[in-house]
Amino acid sequence: MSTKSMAASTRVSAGKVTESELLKQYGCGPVQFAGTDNGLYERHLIFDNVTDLKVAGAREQFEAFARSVRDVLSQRWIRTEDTYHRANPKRIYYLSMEFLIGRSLANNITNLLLDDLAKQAAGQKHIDLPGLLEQEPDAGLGNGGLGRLAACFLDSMATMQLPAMGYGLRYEYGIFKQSIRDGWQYEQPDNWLRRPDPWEVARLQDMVEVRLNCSFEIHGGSLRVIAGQPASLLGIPFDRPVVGHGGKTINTLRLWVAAAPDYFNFQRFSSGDFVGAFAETLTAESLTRVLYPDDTTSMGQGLRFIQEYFLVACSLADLVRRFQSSNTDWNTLPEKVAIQLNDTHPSMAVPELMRILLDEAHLGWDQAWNITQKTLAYTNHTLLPEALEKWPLVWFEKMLPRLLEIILEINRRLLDDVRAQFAGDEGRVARMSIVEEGTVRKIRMANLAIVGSHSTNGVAAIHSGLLRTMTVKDFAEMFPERFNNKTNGVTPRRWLLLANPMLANTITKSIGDGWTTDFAQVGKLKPLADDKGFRETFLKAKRAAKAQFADWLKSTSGQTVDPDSIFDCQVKRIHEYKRQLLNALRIVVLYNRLRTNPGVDMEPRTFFFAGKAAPAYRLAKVIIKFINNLASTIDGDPAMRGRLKVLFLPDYCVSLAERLIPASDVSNQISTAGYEASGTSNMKFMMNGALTIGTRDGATIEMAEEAGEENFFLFGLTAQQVADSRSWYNPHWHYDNDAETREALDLIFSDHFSRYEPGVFAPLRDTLLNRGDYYMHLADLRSYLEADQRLCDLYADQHGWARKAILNVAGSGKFSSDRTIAEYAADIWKAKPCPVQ
Ligand code: 26V
Repeated sequence: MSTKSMAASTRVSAGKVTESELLKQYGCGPVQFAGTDNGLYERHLIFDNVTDLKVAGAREQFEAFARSVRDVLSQRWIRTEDTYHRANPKRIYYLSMEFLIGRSLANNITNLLLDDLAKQAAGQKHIDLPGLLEQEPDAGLGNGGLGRLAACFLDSMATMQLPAMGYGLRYEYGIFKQSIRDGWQYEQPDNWLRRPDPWEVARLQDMVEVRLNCSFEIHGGSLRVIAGQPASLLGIPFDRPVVGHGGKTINTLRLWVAAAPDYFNFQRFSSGDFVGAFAETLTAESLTRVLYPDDTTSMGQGLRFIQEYFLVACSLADLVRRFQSSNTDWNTLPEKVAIQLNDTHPSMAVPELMRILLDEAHLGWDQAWNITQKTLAYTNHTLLPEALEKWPLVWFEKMLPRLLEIILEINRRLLDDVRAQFAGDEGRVARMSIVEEGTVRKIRMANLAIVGSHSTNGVAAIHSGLLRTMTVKDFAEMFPERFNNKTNGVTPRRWLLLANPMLANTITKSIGDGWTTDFAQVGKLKPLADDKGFRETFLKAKRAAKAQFADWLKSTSGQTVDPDSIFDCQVKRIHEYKRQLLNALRIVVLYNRLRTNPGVDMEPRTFFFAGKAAPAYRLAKVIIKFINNLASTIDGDPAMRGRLKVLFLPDYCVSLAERLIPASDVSNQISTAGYEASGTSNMKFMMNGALTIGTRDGATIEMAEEAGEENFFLFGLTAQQVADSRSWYNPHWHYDNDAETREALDLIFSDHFSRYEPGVFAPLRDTLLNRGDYYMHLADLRSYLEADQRLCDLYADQHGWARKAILNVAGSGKFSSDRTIAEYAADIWKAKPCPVQ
């Protein structure tokens, strides 16, 4: 060590020199430390990344910029938790296996009201801000609607100053990246955390221990569960800030990572087994490595089962510890804690909370049960039978034996009550039992969640109705007071203010900016639908958004689309019930019309599809292939140029949605009625001024009610008609009696779209004709085409179109997640805002 630096270190420990003096002494130059935005950014580049300002790359710039924004919110974040700790309000815990949050930087800047400052700073520092924002990977910690809803809810809860926290898993690999080759979907791992994430904070001091009656081993490259061999796992929390709009409240999203208790096994290490010493660490850490990418079939994966328990065990241990730090009486738990279960995935919270209350707090059964039920609430997100979770009873027996004991006792008492209330009705007893009998006995997680909580809600009026009257009818008859509806919503901050600045400005100029936190105010736009000047401004904003999207598409993929054509979109997970295939059939019919009658009058149209198929969902992958082949066939036909274009945009994610939705004219919400619980993209399109062509399903029904059915393009069978016609429905009838339907199908089956791959679309024939067309595509095709015609005719009259589009935006006020959260808070959680001082 040189004398100079020795002197410096001596002086530092003596506390005689200030930080900035010291740094000046070492030649740090013009960096400012006064906490100005200017200084923060350079400081992060130099001291976190050890980078010369002049050569910093875009990724380093992003990290430094994001860290500067985090600096701005840090103290507010601390103060938020401090306020909650002092005020000891009732806290809300949202437990979810998925949080599809996407990118955070632009969202946090907007919610902190720092947009102007950020732009100014970027200008001064010669930073390409849009390019810098592109450096942030999407946090794809979810499959689709359920995960994105959780993210919108976090935004609303923070904005509404509710003392809330999200609990989830910190998957190292989020939803896979999708690429398309020869029309087929390929999956690549999404290693989104490869580079340091500027938002997360590891909280090692809040680590928890989870005990399991199983261990893990790596076998043939994949993780295997060895039952009956007790082991502990550590849960390490990583916190992410959730910035409320206005920056007053900064809540926390706490994501757990699994780790082995000892960093490595010293005994094995010193006995020469270097590899084996690390094996336990490696295997334990594999538990939270990947998000399950299948959103329908719980494929019976033991690892997913342990993931769910791990989330529950870590989160309950954490929130119970927090409760105990300010409270002493267990009976007050329901007055201080509300736990919302996002689907059945975290429903092991029922027996786990019972276990804590019985075995750790030593309460009696009745008291523990009363507290558990009052604390927990459950949201159902799907009626699809294949998505209702059931876990083999033996898995509980082998891996979580104490939980099984508790579940069986819950069930024994439940069935006693059922028999007491419905004597002699053994059919009902069998249906309501938490245990499904059979060759493989299974635990029905939905039954467990309903029995163990005080509230069960669906996510749109029709869905809650079907849940009550069909899916879990017996439970609704026995516990009618538990069932309620909470129609979904989305955050207008991310989905309008941030995603569509042109429309947002148009709205703010005419009604003020109150709509950003009181979205019902968009209702004030209603009279403006009849204002010619406003319609023109509105059309201009839409045209600008379309042009911007077209430019982006051109620069990133080389593809050209015409912003003056109708942008018609269907973006969501690829599923038979969502009927991307119905949309494709519509396009084949339009294509046939143009081929047989080139003179036909038709607005130029661009059809956008995007969405991922579960890797094991064969037919969904064939549907993607079909859409891509349809696109390339149409592209290859000169007669279609300028008239019809189809695009399948690869790798649908939150960021892509933020670009595409503002640019859309038409939103397709065309699920078989009765199958889409709510839908949430439907709401995003609506608030961005797209018109909806859709079936009477999910929240689309309520959207049409709000905007007026005359401003919607509804078509097709109702849920009731679908149910009533199941027994006699025959797709062949439509094939035989509707010429355009037949011609479209014949063209597909003739390999017109698969000239070099004959027969690839045989599975489509199987599902649509040979296997009875379960989702009734052919039944709805004719009315879809009629609605499409009406829609196209209207587009020719731009002012008539704008009028309806404005009435849609004006009618979208109900679909803010703020409204949804206000209902959860009032009806289910009984929780109030806790403003930060
Ligand atoms: C199920 C499974 C099964 C095991 C593997 C992983 C996994 C992941 C997710 C699911 C359930 C998916 C249910 C879902 O996403 N439902 C959607 O929820 C949205 C928000 O409420 C709603 O708008 C959609 O209509 C509904 O399909």
